[in-house]
Amino acid sequence: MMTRLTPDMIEGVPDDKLDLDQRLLKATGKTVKGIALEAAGLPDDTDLSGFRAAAIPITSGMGIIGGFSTSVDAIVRRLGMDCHVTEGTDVLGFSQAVADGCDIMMMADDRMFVAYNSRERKYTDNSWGTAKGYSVALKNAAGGLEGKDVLVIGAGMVGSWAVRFLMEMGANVSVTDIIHEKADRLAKIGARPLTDIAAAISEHTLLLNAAPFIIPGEIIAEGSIISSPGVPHYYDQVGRSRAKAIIHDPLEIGAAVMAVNSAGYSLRKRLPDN
Ligand code: 2YJ
Repeated sequence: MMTRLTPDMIEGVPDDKLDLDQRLLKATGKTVKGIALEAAGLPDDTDLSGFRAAAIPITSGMGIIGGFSTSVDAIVRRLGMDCHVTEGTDVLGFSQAVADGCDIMMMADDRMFVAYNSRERKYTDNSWGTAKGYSVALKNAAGGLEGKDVLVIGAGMVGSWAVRFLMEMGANVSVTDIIHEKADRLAKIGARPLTDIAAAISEHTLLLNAAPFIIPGEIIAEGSIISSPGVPHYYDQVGRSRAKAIIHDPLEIGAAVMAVNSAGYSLRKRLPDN
C-alpha cells in the first residue's frame, strides 16, 4: 500500500517546526533533528551545515503535489543544511542541482522518494527513513525497548523495516496485517505474527501503526504509546484520551531521517568507530 500525500495533508509543514519539535520533545525528549541524528547513528551535536541539498520537483506520473518540494526544502533547512527548490523540474532540475554542486538531492515520484548523496553515490528511501524515525521515536518515548513487547500494525514496506529496527532495539515484536500472509513472512526474521488485529492492539501498550488503519479508541489500552506514521491519520476522542502519546506528522520525521542518513554516508566515514 503506497499512500500519496495530498496538498491538504502537508499544509503548514513549511512553518510547523515549533509545533512538531514541541510535541516530539514532550513525547520523546528529542527534537526532529535529534530523532534523525539518532536514526542515522550520528552524534547529537553533528553539524550538518557543510551539506548543500536540493528538493527537485518531479512531474511524472500523477505529477507535482502542491507544497511538497517547498515542505521538503523547509524540513531540510531546519536540520541546518543549505537547501533550495530547483527552478527546473525532473531531469532539468537534477542537472541544475548537479551544476550547483549539491550533495543531496531530495526527489519523489509516485513510487519512490529518495535522498540521493551524490558524493557517495548512495541514497536513503522514504520507507527506510520513516520506519527508522518512528522506531527511534517509539524507543525514546518508551524509555528503551529492551525486552518490551511491541506491536507493529501493517507489514508493508514501512512496517517490515520497523519490525527489523525494533528487534535490533531489543523489543519482542509482534506484527499484524489484514493480509495474514504478509505478517507471516516476518516470522522468518523472528517477529510473532498475530491474526486478530483488535485483540493484538488491546494487548499491547507500545504500538507502531504503519498501516492505513484507523484504530478505534475503545480497543486502545490505557497509557499506550503509539508511533503512527500511517496515513490517513486519525484517532478518536477515546483513543486520544487513553493514549499517553501519539507520535505523527505527515512528512517531516521520514524526510528528516532520509536527509540526515544520506549525509551520514559521508560523515560516518570520519567517525572513529567506523
Ligand atoms: O515532486 C512532487 O511534487 C511529486 N512528484 C511528489 C510525489 C510524492 N510521492 C508520494 O507521495 C509517493 N506516494 C511516495 C512514495 C514513497 C513510498 N514510501
